[in-house]
Amino acid sequence: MTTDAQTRTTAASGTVAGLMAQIADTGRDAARGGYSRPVYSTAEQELREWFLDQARQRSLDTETDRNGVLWAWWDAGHGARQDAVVTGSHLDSVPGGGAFDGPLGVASALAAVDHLRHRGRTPRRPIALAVFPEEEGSRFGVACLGSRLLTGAIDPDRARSLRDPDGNTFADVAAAAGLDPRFVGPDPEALARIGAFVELHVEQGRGLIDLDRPVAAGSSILGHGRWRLTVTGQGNHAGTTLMEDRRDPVLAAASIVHVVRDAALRHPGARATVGRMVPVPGGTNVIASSVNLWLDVRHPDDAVTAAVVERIHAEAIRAAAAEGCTVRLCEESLSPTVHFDPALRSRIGELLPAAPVLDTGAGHDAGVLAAGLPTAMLFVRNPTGVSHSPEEHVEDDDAEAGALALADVLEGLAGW
Ligand code: HGY
Ligand code: MN
Ligand code: MN
Ligand code: MN
Repeated sequence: MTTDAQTRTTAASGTVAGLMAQIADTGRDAARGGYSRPVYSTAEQELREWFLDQARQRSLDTETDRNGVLWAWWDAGHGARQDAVVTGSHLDSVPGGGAFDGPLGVASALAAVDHLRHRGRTPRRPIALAVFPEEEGSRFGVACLGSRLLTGAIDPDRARSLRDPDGNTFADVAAAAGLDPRFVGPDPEALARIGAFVELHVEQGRGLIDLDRPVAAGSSILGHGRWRLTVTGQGNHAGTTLMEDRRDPVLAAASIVHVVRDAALRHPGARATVGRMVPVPGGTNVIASSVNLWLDVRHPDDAVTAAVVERIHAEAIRAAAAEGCTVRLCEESLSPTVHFDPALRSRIGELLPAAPVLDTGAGHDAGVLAAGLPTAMLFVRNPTGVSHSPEEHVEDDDAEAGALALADVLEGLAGW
């Protein structure tokens, strides 16, 4: 790499902090704190438009594919869009999420292009930026829905029929967002253009705090899955129904949450979470007829994840029966543990010799794309170690260090 040190480190026009400041007020959630940017909501659509506008300001050629993935191409005079080096992330958030989970990767991709342009050379391979919709699965329940559609990791008919909490189908919401739902699904042509994918993401744990480093390279992504448990009892009147005459699914659900914790504790390294529980119909003076609760279970060994879920299911049936209720388990999405491409990882190790290697307990679109193409991740220090929460944070200097590292990786991979 012949970039002289001065040119390489000089801040280019679009710093990450400056780009993040431009979207800092979009999708703020006054009630929960943090940000709520469900896919194809007004807030997330605003961020999508912001990205496309920023890309066009950088003379990148933008397109929205049939699955709603946004692309911005730096063709660099190459006719064919093949063997491209692609970087990007997502703009949707969890409810009440932090500012950086997703957007940091998108802003850093834009800032990395600024750095590369500032170094004044043209890549030998096309470079593209990508934004994947519904990475969090917060609206339609399936994590990485956009990258799963793109890669064929979800059946398009199932995707079209997914419903959001208000009962809107993905097909209707996607159509309202300008897509033609008839055409969502595997897109081998779009995938064939990609030679390597690198996602930069805020670290969602404490690894870089403990290592006291600003940037790390990813090694693996923990396998994880989501299941819905429906506990069914007898809905009734809160005033006329004596306690001994009840079959209350909320009581059963309360026991099941403990079952979830106990099942995970039996397997070192397992994580099992109930982050969402919805009594139906949900009236204060109504004994619920059923309760839906969602499981998120993760472990480095996919067989252990399966064993934890199996135990939870068996124990939940027992806990429910003790309250005269029944339980139904439904798998919503499953992502196997992913180990990133060794050749790409070692190349990134050469390009970023000071960056330690981290595995991550968080799921990412990179984890879905890794099934079919060389994929890697970079992580940027989060000094709170907290994520999926308004407390999530990245210091400006670390954010710039991340973008510089991403620029070095893109330069090293795209060749000059
Ligand atoms: O859930 C996850 O691990 C990711 O943040 N979507
Ligand atoms: Mn994320
Ligand atoms: Mn997330
Ligand atoms: Mn992700």
